[in-house]
Amino acid sequence: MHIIHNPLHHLHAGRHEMFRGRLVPCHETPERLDHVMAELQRRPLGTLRGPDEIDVDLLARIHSRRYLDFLAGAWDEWIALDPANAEIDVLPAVWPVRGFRSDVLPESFAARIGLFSFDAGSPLTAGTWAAAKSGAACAITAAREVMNAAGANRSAFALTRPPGHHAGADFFGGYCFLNNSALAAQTLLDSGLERVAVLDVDYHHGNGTQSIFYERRDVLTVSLHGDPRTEYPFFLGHADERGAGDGEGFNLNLPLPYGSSFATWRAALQQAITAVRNHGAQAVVVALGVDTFEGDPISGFGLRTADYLSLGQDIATLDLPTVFVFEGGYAVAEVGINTVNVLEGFLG
Ligand code: OKP
Ligand code: ZN
Repeated sequence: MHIIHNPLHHLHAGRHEMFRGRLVPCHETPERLDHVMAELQRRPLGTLRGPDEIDVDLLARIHSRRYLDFLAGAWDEWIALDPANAEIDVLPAVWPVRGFRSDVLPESFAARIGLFSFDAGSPLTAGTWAAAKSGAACAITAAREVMNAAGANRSAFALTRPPGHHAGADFFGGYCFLNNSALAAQTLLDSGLERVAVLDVDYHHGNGTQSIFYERRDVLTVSLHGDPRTEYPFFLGHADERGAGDGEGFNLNLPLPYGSSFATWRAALQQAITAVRNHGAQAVVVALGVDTFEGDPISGFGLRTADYLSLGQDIATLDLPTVFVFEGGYAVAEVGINTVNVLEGFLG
């Protein structure tokens, strides 16, 4: 397996996220990825390297130009407002909800960061753009590696943070800024495939990925997640969202109740795998969050460490070129072992 890690991920280290009226320490920390790296040193599964240089034009295959321009310049704008801001993470506090306009780009920085986001839980810092761009390059590089490889090497792991699956074409949120899994899927298509699938096994619904591909039939999006009636991101991820227009029938949501066990979860995974097969996918991108773990501090499923081996084995039954993209997982001490278990189970 090719493992592409993000050497710049430490540059994104948010201090605080808004939670119940207070700023609390971020769950999405650099240590998460360090633990996966350490576990890969204990159990090597393949060659490790950094990403290729990529052009911003590739990001524009998925994200809008005005969003990319905003992200690239956001920190400088923030500092320009007041040099003392260098010590403070940026969080939005005003959003254009129903009835407001999003076609007119406001001049105000506070307004623009609201236009391009959906929560106050995703701090933007001095290094966010550099880290996210390098992370996107990991996903694109991983997809290219899979296309160039043969046999057992037809799999890759983009080991990167910040995560990506909540980020839409023109918004950030849920700790995500650039949609790494969507960029990987687009790269597979741009390299010559006609049909691919994104299989999102993170605890949270992949709302960004769903919305990016919602009206397209070349990318089947499938997500298993905590029921949005009670779980983040709340406003998308219901079972009746099946795609629209050309994409009708090409989105599958499998919401599961808070507290679901691995047996319940695994039955849903079988449904997801059948859907990927029926789509005739020529490759699959797995949005690999391990916040389904029983010990995860912000999630509510009951998967145990050994279950992640089975999860990887189940995905291997697809027998497809596979790009794993690292997403959530906040039980820091176990995130490495659980993630590498998936990859080990997959490799068999
Ligand atoms: C990102 B990924 C917890 C509030 C929830 C957002 C969760 C984002 C999860 N205090 N904050 O899907 O793992
Ligand atoms: Zn998650």
